[in-house]
Amino acid sequence: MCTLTYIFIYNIQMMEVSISISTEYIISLRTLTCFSECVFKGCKSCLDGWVSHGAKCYFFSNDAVNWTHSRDHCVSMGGHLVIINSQQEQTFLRSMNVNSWIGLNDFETEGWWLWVDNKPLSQTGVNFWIKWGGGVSEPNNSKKDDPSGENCARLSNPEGYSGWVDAPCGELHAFVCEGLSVN
Ligand SMILES: [Ca+2]
Ligand SMILES: [Ca+2]
Repeated sequence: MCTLTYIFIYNIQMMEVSISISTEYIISLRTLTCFSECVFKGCKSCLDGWVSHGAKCYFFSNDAVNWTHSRDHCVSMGGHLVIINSQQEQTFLRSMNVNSWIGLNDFETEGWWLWVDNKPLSQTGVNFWIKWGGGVSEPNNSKKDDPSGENCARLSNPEGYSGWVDAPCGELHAFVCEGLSVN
């Protein structure tokens, strides 16, 4: 059903504008179409082992690995480390109560946080760095455990708090991958 609708939309676009449509645009059309179908029909749209939420699928690892390994593992499964774009997505991840790596790092330029799709965090519109109170907040690039600082971000849910912290990229943590739903 989803694939048929996508072809229909694709053909209309081709007739109306008579230009080639980028693969990225086709994927986004397909995602939108699948999303509306899932909302109204409750379709199952994720591979086994992945959790459906909205139009996306999420993989919560059991293994703890360093940040680079987690990034590569998500890509090897056809997804990417999770990119958090909204309060709703953060709330969903909070509900899973994990301390997992997310797809955010500042290891190229200190303080300039980039998602794994190379988009800067400053353009996301939201962020969920933990504010500890007393003017202390994350990210703090602490060099206590690693002299190179803290250049990778993970979810954190200590007592009374929930959000993101920066941590040494070589630490071992579980991770969350994000991928498109499949039908
Ligand atoms: Ca840093
Ligand atoms: Ca930190």
